Amino acid sequence: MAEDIWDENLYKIFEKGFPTNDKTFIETPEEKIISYGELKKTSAMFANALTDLGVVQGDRVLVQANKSPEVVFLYLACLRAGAIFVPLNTAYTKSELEYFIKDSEPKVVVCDQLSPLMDFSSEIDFPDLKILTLDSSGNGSLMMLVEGQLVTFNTVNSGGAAIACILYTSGTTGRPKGAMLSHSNLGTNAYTLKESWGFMPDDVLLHTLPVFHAHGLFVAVNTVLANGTGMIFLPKFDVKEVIRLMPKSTLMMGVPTFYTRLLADPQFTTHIAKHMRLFISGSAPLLADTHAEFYKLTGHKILERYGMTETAMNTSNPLDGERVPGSVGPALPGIEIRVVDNDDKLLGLNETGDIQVRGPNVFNGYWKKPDKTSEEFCEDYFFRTGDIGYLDDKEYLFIVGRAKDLIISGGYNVYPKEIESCIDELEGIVESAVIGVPHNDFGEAVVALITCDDSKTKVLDEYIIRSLKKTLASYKIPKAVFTVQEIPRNVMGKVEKSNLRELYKDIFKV
Ligand code: MCA
Ligand code: AMP
Repeated sequence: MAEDIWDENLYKIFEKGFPTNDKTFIETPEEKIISYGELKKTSAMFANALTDLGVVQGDRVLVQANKSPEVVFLYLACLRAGAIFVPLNTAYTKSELEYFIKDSEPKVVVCDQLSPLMDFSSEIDFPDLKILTLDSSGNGSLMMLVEGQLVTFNTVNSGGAAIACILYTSGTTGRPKGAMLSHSNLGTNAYTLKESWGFMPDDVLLHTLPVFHAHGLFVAVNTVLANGTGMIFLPKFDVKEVIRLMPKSTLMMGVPTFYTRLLADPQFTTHIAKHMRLFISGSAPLLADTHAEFYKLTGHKILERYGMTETAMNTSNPLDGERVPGSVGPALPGIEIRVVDNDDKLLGLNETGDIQVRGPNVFNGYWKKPDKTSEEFCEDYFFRTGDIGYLDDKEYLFIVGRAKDLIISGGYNVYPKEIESCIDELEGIVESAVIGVPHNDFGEAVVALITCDDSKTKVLDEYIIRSLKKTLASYKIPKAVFTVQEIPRNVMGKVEKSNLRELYKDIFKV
């Protein structure tokens, strides 16, 4: 396809490939069907509502809402109106949210009635800010505004370079950064995945991921839209519901935890997966054992792929061809992967170093952070992923570690520095070190080691957990806290995290 076909509003590109109006876009677990015809009308109504709220091209719409079809319509409405969709994890607490609202300076905030974002209406000094509600059953003040709107909307000619979404991603240092993804970043990636994964006209995706991350929104929803096909849309991953609805589906995308939970359930049998065409995994490493066990039970080799918020998907094991357990596959078409040393010097095959990526999928930089952006890009526009790995003889990528101090728990990223800073502020704590250790369910679990003021007083784990819960999203809370005499450091004064990981690696073994 010619390059400039991406220089268009993403909704318009999707719309060209939509099937007939009667075809299913979303089926809910209660068997409510939302057709492509309704998608067009409802997204127009949402876009008209945004316009009524004064939203114009480039305005940010900040959304912290429980998963529902209405959130997808809001996303599509943002695309159509040229607004920037800024989704946030529903687990974020008030203190985490304050930063996001101040940094993104939204025109509109959409959240659940119970969201701490509601409190900001009186606290934040943006004269034009409007806060509307949307709950998981699709009700709220936003919906009152949507009802009665026209069912047509002239999708704006934003061009492919316009920013479609800002997704916040944390880092080893500093506050979270808003990765700006353009219409064309998302478009090229969705159509590449549709081709690479051989999407069929009658495919049905079992959608169980959250829609506030790249995985659930870009990899799953955008690829479905690019294919003009349907999805069974569950509010969350619930193993019993997944088993109930899998026989009606052909595809599933998930983090490794989804697959280990399925394997652990005796009701998940060969028969349940019989109708499935493809299982895809990503966001965190899939253990070779899980891959093998899944194959033994279902006859399916889970297809593992690799991506990032900043880049959407970079590599994928092939649909037809060898799917290698432990590898994330070769670069996707049109995307370049290279492995370099500390001086950005290219390394050869099978040599381990920093993974860098370049391609039309790679984001446009961090919102309001030009310095951070230039730090992360090489002069020739390769992006530094912060992941460590090598390309083998067949140019399959193997990720062997991370240069960034990052824990991935059940597919969610947790940066130890953020947890350590919160623990260190607590009374009675001298210092802390947070590590990730192997965990059967979450892949990695967050564990904190602490030293206390007075070695005779043991600071209670419950006190730490309770205090952290006030400020941090629940998935970041340590699953175990250990009081130690001393946090080991090397001669440079750096905490020896790899030794600690080794020391505590069996604590969750059953
Ligand atoms: C929930 N809990 C967790 C996690 N999720 N703890 C650690 N890690 C987690 N991931 C905790 C809650 O805080 C709570 O603790 C308890 O578990 C039960 O919460 P609940 O919500 O019921 O949990 P769940 O429904 O069982 O959720 C587990 C999950 C979920 C289904 C694995 O975390 C999930 O959907 N993960 C997918 C994340 C994802 O989409 N990542 C993509 C990022 P307490 O009881 O103490 O309060 S995008 C990305 O990474 C890139 C682009 C890529 O490559 O895809
Ligand atoms: P995020 O910042 O949430 O987008 O997370 C991106 C990070 O998740 C990557 O930089 C990798 O460290 C990790 N990741 C994503 N997919 C995989 C995978 N298949 N295997 C190993 N790590 C992965």
